Amino acid sequence: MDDKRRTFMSKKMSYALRHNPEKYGLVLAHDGSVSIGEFLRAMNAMHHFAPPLTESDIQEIMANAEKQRFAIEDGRIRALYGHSIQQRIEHPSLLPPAVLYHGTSHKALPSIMKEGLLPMGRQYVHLSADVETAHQVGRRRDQMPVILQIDAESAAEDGVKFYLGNDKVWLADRIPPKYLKEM
Ligand code: HQG
Repeated sequence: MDDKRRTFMSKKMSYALRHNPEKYGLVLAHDGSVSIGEFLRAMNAMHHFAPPLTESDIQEIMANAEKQRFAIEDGRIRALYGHSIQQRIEHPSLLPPAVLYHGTSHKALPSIMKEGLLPMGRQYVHLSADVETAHQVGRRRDQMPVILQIDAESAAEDGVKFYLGNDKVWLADRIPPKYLKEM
């Protein structure tokens, strides 16, 4: 599979697993997972991919991606983060590292410093484990993004819940402004 087809397929997979499973006739479990067989049938039925998408294609897409977006476990596939569907996806709540980061646009900064980090269109706030990752995330919205440092240790002590997405992405409920510092 070439790069272009991998990216195209990955976007379709994200759309189905994060944003619109109903459109594909898919029902996600509490952890956001669905059986791979069912997923492949639904994807191929909707898009008539030629050649059809297979499990080994998905393995190849995951192995070649620069971000770990999906997980396969016990014959089931799920998106690790990014969900916007109404059904709240459950992620295990974990103690975060002392410091996390968030890359965003200058435009959003005043509102963030006033309201805190909000999930906006998604179910959770997305945080980065390191500055480099935060920079990449922020670059989607601003050529010179703002990097916020999150005092995750204090926030967790005060009861803010954190969840693991992948090794670079952490999720959280709303983060009040007092835990945020512009770098
Ligand atoms: C901003 C991608 C105004 C927030 C990335 C962000 C990530 C506020 C935007 C993942 C705000 C939401 C998620 C407030 C937050 N006022 N703006 N109070 N609170 N915002 O896309 O974190 O490639 O939903 O700063 O790499 O940018 O798709 O979140 O700019 O890991 O796998 O509202 O998506 O991964 O934007 O990105 P998003 P995000 P994938």
